[in-house]
Amino acid sequence: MEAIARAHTNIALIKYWGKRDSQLFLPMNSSLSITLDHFYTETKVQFSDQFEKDSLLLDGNQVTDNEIMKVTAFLNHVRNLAGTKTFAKVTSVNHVPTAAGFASSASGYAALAAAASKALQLDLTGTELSALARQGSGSASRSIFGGFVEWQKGEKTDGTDSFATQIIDEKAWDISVLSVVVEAGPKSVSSRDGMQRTVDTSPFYEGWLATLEEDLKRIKEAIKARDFTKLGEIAEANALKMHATMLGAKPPFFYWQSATLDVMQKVMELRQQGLEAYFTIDAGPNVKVLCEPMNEQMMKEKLAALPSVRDVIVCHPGPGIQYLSE
Ligand code: 2P0
Repeated sequence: MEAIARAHTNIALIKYWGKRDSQLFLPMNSSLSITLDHFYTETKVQFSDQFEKDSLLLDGNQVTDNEIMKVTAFLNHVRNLAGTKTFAKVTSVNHVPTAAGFASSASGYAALAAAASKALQLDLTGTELSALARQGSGSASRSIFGGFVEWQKGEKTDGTDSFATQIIDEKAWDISVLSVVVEAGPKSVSSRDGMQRTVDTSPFYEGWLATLEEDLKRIKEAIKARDFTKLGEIAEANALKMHATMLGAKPPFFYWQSATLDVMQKVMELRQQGLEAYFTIDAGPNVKVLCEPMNEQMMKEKLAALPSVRDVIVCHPGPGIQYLSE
């Protein structure tokens, strides 16, 4: 009745930004990401008839009632699958450098889905596990697999065909992903609220959706051909389009700080000088920079030299779900 799992974070190159069904976590569009080797969550789940409610210890701390409610709602999905009502004790540790700005919800819910389903001996396939993790946090569906991963939006209303699949594994193509941490305060709009507001109010949202299938098709061609330039150009443009949709929302919002622009401009400037790199940005001020491994050291030095950059952490494609024993 207990299990431990490790899941890594992922960075989307084709972004997920908006739900068509917020109960089932069904996205408006398919998305594509790289699972990263450096940042991960380890989660232990114990089910016992002795427990009177679910509990969660995150990095050694008790969490808010709101967090517990989310975890309980998620565990209810797992309990339903297993036909049990037993409560669980969840102990989770994030191995993400402080303030690295990686949403821990992707690795967090992927690890929780894996550990909870294993503890209840559900024996799910990878795609079933991905569809389960999706119901904790959309991006978690992609962290089930290593390497380059696509989350297919699916067509069905019950969500059974909305899950991730692996395109190529983490050993098939090495790319450097530099996580550039900038000076920033806490963010004022969560990604969950931000994407909903964008879907509901931004006139640019239709334009975003209209270009996604083409972006996805072309980036998959780039991955197949190991064409870094094509991959980087599509990823950078896709990220900028996603951020543009928020500027049209009511009320408008954005996640960039001046330091975010410093990094974006530096990457463009270095590219013009012949040092090839591209950036992507999630719902926060930090920037992830893609380059080829032969340029990673030089890139790291150039970015770390910017006054507004606090840290640069180098990542590479990483593995999917791993089960651990104590
Ligand atoms: C992504 N993001 O594709 C996009 C790009 C942020 C920007 O997935 O509401 O934490 O839990 O499904 O997965 C962040 O949103 O949102 C995210 P929920 P999630 O990685």
